[in-house]
Amino acid sequence: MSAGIAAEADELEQYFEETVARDRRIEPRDWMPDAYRRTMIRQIAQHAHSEIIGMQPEGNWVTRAPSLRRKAILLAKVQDEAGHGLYLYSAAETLGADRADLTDRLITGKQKYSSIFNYPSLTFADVGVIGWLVDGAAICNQVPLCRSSYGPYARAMIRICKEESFHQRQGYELLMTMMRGSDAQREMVQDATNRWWWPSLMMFGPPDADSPNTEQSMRWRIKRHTNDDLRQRFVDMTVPQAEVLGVTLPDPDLRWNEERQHYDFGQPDWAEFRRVISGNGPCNTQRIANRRAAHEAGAWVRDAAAAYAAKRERASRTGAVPPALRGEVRATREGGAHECP
Ligand code: FAQ
Repeated sequence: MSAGIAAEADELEQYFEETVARDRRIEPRDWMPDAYRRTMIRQIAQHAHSEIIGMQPEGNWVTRAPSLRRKAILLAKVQDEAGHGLYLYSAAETLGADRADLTDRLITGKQKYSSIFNYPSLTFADVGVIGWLVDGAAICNQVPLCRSSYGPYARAMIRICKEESFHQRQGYELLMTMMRGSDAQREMVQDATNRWWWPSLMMFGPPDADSPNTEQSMRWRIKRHTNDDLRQRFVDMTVPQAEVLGVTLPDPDLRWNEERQHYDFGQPDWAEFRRVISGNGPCNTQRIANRRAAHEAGAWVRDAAAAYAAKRERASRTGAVPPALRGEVRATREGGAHECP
């Protein structure tokens, strides 16, 4: 490397470091270290995959929701999750990632998604508990990501967090309604809480001492808090909500620590966590098989969209407009609406 090029590289790196240190955003066209780009793609892709796979546990209840109102709410929530996945895949594309490649990595098990979505949703109370605990944990983790150093990710997070907040409230409202119902309904809520509590704590990732990525991601201000800090925040936020709801959190070690001004709590089963993230959780196989089947069943839509785009491109280049595109090309030329007749 010539001295001139080396000096320019140093300058770019220094500018990157200063931008991060000043809490300004790194944008897609800015220079960034390769390792920063790789880390961002890894985190954003895993996050996008989580949103897409995360549609399945609740999607499982759309046809069996107990009323039209609950069905409409659930459909809207699952649809929001698809939208979150799409914003996030777009954010990953701004870093040079290829969308088809990311999907391939998901359906071949090469890239992770959140451990939480590998647990089954056994009753309708699970829908409420997913909203309360899973979206609650997602909010705790994601609100600080609105200040993440990569601009497109941070901006996507702002909108996602607004919607997650609505999701969390709908879950809590559903549980409140069930808790005012019959003994059987109250038991369903308690049972779902027992099953989802520990997996929700695992969403924040391994303990800091076993988290290989946290230190560097904190330095780059991708992550703004460590896994353990966020887990503590979530516990502190959730215990009073459980009390109002009237459910017991399944942790005998859970108690207020006056000195620390935080709740003490037990540790999740980290061996189970490792099993789940390495593909051996209760529903990993089924989740990936469903996603792969949906992807394959959608091949004709992608083919049709690509053929249509190619036809349009040809028409605008050659002026030879096939009958099916005449109205659209005319409207485009005249600056009107892009609608087929
Ligand atoms: N599951 O060194 P760290 C949602 C992996 S919310 C699976 O600590 P990092 C909304 C980690 O990737 C859920 N894998 O890693 C919704 C790494 O593996 P790698 C999604 C996990 O990145 C609600 C290794 O372990 N949210 O979808 C998990 O610094 C309801 C070592 O870990 C996000 O993705 C886990 N729980 O910290 C949708 C938030 N934890 O890549 C539907 C953004 C760790 O080296 C319904 N992501 N791993 O092979 C983050 O904040 C971070 O990436 C963490 C992990 C905190 C998840």
